[in-house]
Amino acid sequence: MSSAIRYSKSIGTEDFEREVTIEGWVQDVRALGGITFVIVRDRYGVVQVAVPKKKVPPELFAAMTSLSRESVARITGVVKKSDQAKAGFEIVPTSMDVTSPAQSPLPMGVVDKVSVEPETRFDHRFMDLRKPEVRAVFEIKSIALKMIDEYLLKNGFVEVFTPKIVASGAEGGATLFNIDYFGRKAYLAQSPQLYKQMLMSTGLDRVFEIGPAFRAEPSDTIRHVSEFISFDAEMAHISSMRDVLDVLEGCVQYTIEGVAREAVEHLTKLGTRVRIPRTPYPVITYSEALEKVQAQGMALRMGDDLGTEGEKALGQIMSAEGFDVYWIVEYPEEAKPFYIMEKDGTPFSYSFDLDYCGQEIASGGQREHRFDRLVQRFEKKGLDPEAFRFYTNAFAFGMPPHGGWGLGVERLVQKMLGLPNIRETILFPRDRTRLTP
Ligand code: AMO
Repeated sequence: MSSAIRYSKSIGTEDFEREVTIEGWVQDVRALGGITFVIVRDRYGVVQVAVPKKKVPPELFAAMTSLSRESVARITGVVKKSDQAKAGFEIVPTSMDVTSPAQSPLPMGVVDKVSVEPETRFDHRFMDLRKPEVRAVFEIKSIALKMIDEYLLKNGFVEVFTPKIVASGAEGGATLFNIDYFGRKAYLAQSPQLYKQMLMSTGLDRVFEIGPAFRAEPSDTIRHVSEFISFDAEMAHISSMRDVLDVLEGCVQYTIEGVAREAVEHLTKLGTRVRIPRTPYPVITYSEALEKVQAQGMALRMGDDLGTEGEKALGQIMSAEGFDVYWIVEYPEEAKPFYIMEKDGTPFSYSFDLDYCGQEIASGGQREHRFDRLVQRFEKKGLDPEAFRFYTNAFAFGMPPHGGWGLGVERLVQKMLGLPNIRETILFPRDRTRLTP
C-alpha cells in the first residue's frame, strides 16, 4: 500500500482522534437509519466505518449508504475508540472516493455463509480469493517456498532454471503435452530431470529448481493437476542414497517448522495448526510397505504400485505409530524410470518416495551415473538411447555419482494444512477440464 494509505492491522490506539486513509473492498453496508456502518476489508482484516447521519455531510452519508458490496472505496476519516467494534475502534469518515464500483449482482458471495460449488469458486477465483481463509493458503505457500530456499542456500545449493520446452520426456510418454515448436515436435517439461542430472557433470554439484512442471494427467483426482510447482534438487559426489534423504528430510522439516512458527497469523485465518512431524522420518522398504498394507487386507502383489488406497492405508498405519512423514525406499527396478540405479543382485532399485499422511509428496533416488549401465537401462525400458544422446553425452565424459528428488510443492502445502484437494493450493488450477481463468 502507498505510504498514505493504512492497512487495517496498522491502526491502533495511538491513532485515536487522528485522521487516517484506508482503501479496501466494501464487505457490508448496514443502514440503520440514523447511522450507517460500512465494513471495509483489506489484505489483513476489516475496519468498521461508522457514518452518523447528523455528523457527516448529507452527500457523504448518502454515498456511503448506497455503496455496492465489493466496490473498492478509499475512505479518509477520524479514528474513534469504540467498545462495540471488534477492533476496538471505528472510523468516522470525512471523505470517500469509490475508486472502483462493483456491479451487482455479484457472481458469488464473499462473506455469505451459503456454501458455493467448487466449480463456481474456481470460475470466479478472483472473488473466491477475497475470502481471507482462501487467500491465507497462498501467504503460507509463499512462506513455505522461502523456507525451502533458505535451507538449500544454507546447504550450498545453487538455484537453477532449466527449459520448459523440451525435445523428450523423462517421466513416460503417457503424460506428455505436445507442442508445435516451429514445425518440430516438442513437449512441455514434465520435470527438470534430465537437465538437473546433466548439471551434475559440470561442477555445479548441488542444484535446485522450483518451477512449473506439466503432466497431461488423464484422471481427475484430488492430488493430480496438469500444471504444478515442482521442487527439484540434485546433488553429486554422494556416497549413498542416504545422503540425499538427509538433505530432503532436513529441508522438509525446516519448512514445516518454519511455517508453524512464521505463518501463525495465516494459519489462524485458516483455522488450522501445523503438526510438527516426528523425526527422524522412519525408513521402510517397498517390500515392508507392501506387507503392511497386505496385512490390512489389500490385494496388492509384489511389483504393484501402492496406489492411492495403498498409500492411504500405509498412512494410517504410520500415523498410529506416531509418524506423519516417512520414507518408502527400494522400489522394484521395473517400476522405476531409466535414470534410477538398480540394486544389483536384487529386483529392486535405489529409489525412494517421501509420504506425508498417506500421500506421496516427493520421489527420487540415486541415479545411474555409469554410461554403459545407463545405456543398458534405456534398452531395458524399450527406449532408444540415441534419442537421448544430448543427455547421455553428459555421462560419457565424467559424471560423478549423484542423486536427487522431485517434490510437489502443492502436495506438501496440501498435507501440511490438511486441505481436501490440491486445487485449494493453486491460484488458477489446470486440469483436464479447466483452462480458464
Ligand atoms: P514424480 O513423477 O514422482 O518424479 O514427481 C515428483 C513429485 O511431483 C508431484 N507430482 C504432482 N503433483 C501434482 N499433480 C501432478 N500431476 C503431479 N505429478 C507429480 C508429486 C511427486 O511426488 N523426476 C522425478 C523426480 C526425481 O527422481 O528427481 C519425478 O518427476 O508430489
